[in-house]
Amino acid sequence: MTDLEGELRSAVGAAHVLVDPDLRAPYETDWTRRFTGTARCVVRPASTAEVVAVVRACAAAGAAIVVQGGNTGLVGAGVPAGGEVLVSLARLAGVEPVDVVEAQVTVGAGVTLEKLQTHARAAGLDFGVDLAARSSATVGGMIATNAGGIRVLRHGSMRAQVAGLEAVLADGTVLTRLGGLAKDNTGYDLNQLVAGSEGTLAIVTRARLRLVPLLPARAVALVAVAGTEAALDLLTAARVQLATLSAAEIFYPEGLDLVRAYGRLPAPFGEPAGAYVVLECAAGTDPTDDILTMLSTCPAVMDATVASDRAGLERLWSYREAHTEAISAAGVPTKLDVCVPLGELTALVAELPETVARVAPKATVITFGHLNEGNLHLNVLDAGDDSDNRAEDVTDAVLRLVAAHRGTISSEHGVGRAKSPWLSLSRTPEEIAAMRRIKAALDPDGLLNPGVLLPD
Ligand code: 2HG
Ligand code: ZN
Repeated sequence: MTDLEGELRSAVGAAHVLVDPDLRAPYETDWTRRFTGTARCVVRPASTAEVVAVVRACAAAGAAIVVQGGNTGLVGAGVPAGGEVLVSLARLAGVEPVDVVEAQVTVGAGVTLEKLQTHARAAGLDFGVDLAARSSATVGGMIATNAGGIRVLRHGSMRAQVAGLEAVLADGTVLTRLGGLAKDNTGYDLNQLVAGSEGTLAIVTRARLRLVPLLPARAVALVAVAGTEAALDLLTAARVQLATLSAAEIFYPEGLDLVRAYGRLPAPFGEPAGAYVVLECAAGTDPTDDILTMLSTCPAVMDATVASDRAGLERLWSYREAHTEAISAAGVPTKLDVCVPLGELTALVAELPETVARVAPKATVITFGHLNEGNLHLNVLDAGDDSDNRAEDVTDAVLRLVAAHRGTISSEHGVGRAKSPWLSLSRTPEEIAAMRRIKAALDPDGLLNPGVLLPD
């Protein structure tokens, strides 16, 4: 019997192996409070070499590992199912100087998105992915989940920002490809395989990230429209007329009510509307006139308010960005993060209430998300009102509805533990079998994030 805890202590220092339940607790429950489990211990390595030592010790002891970044994940992939060694990468927080010629930077997996943004902006550049959890979400977790966010429309998801990676395999092998060459056709792209693999193939320790121009002038419009169909008409006009469009988001009256009550925000318009769209343009010079011209010629617009000063931008964005926190303050939601072709979006939104009511009559659904990608976040509150199985029934009913509309069961949050039983709604048996073969080749003993992504 090996003394695993002793080996972990000599790998990272005794202060960074947490066995006391009070010290472990913040790592053991996810942000939504929906997923929780007991870790054997929490280990906090501070370098790639320490990660390697931790992984080797776990591999020798046959101990499973769960990997955690900022613990902002929403599908239960970063908290233990029970008994794993939880490896927190928060201390891998180093940033190298920005390479302004390549427009790239190399950072540690534990660097928060906000720190990365500040670092890039100080060098006159910016990072292409942005999301509301920016102060806690870390680069490693964002790569592992291929995070999306509010600027996918302009710059793509996290995978598109990855120019290089350093990652540790389940046996302690380090894969290093941080060169960041713009063009490199030398075989399998292992970096892109690891990105989006939800910690099941390797532990990301460092990343070489692409940066984008820092656009100093922004304008945001909050637009009232009749409903989903009108929101799509507005999106179509915005895409055609606004070359500087950088975000197009949607929410509905139920979400607005919650957000207003939570943040004590005033009603944005005199009259209520069927749906609300946030459009943002980012450019070198103030894009307000372009937005105003587009809004004045688009018949879908019922009312609109536009801002380009810092306080105004924050105020208008808060109606959209406060959704997650406002929902969390109201209860523990069942979160479903789906994506359908835009042509199916109206029908999906229309069919949702009845689909949920059939299995959970007392539940409410708060719907919001990234309009441009057809990516809706469906947050179901009180789904488990009088039966523990209701949340599962709701998940099953909604994900089947989404699949029937040619959509995916996870758009940007990942599959995690939350949706692995439904993976076959989005991937063919052949694809799942190929994924299992890759997993078996890189992690034959199934030590990395067991139970995540691939159903048991
Ligand atoms: C967002 O777009 C995040 O704000 C969180 O992806 C979504 O809370 C959610 O369901
Ligand atoms: Zn989102």
